[in-house]
Amino acid sequence: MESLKNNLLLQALAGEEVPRPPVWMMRQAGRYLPDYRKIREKYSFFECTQKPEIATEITIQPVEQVGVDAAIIFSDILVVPQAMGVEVQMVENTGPVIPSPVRSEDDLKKLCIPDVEERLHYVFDAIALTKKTLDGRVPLIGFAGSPWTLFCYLVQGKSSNSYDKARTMLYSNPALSHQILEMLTKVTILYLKNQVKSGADCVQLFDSWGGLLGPEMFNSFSLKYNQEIIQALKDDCPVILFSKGAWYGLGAMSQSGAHALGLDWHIRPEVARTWAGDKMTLQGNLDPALLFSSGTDIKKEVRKMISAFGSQRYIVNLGHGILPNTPVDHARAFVNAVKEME
Ligand code: 1CP
Repeated sequence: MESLKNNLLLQALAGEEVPRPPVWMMRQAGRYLPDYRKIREKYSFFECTQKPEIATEITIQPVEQVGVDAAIIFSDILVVPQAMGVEVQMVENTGPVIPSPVRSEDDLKKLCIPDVEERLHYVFDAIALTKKTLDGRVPLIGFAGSPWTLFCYLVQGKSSNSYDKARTMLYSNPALSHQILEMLTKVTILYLKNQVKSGADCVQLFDSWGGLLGPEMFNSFSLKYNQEIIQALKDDCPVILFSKGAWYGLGAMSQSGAHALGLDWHIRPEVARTWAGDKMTLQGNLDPALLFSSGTDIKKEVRKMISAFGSQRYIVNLGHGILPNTPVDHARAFVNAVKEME
């Protein structure tokens, strides 16, 4: 394996001793960075993901401008349903829209298991180019949406607070729901394996809407499939599982084979440690809204958070994606507060 100049993230994932915890931010490549917005004036969102040179540039921006300890490849979770034959539009100020959602057996026929290497080659090219351009400065994180989170968009057709249509389908047609989730699982395994082959050092599964399910439904419709993916990737790379809002599932998730569990800000670090067990690396969980506070307050909260989680088997992060209008200086203050520990 090539040597990384900054290997903190992979060490924390392996449970090795670190001089200080690594820090990165979910959605760190994106709208709060003026240089990203400049690129977006020229290219549409999907163009940015499809041009490896552009995706590489955006991926590296937070490494150079904010100083994070890891890069995460610039792409989106919805490239997977796109590759399966579903039209996905990215609507300005609205988010993703799927004009023909999947809600029946007939709709299912629109979904295919694609030749992943061919349909998503642009992601793999972007990963290979990013890896080369990073030249070992920091590790590169690959990612995918969890099958359940992709299901939410596929069935609902757009962003929603409740994903009521998606949740309703789990009860009204569990067989069809499982069929869709199984297809998404199969494609996601191929997708993530290819990301690793192209140079991703570890991967994160974004189960952003896992917490919309109650504990039993979470086990059957979210965790079951995430576990299948994690087991399939066991010999490829470490996996971070982030099931937002699913604090009640931490015990079960700690048995999934994941190397780290992501947390949002609804859980106390001490409780998460107890439920996940002391062998598990935890990641999170600062409220992204706190980055609108002063540098002094950010520093104080970061220190408090690190002393609650402990500096080992811990990855500093936000509890969800960085908010679009966050001042870049404040993102830097967040990262520097961690680096000052060394
Ligand atoms: O430029 C723009 O205005 C488009 C905004 C944007 C960006 C910058 C979207 C649309 N996606 C992205 C990039 C993105 N998406 C990354 C890049 C790497 C990084 O820096 O982290 C990642 C990891 C994602 C993952 C993603 N997309 C998730 C999971 C993480 C999360 O925030 O929960 C989800 C749910 C999506 C769907 C999506 N795509 C875009 C938006 C605005 C959304 C969320 C909409 C919603 O809340 O339902």
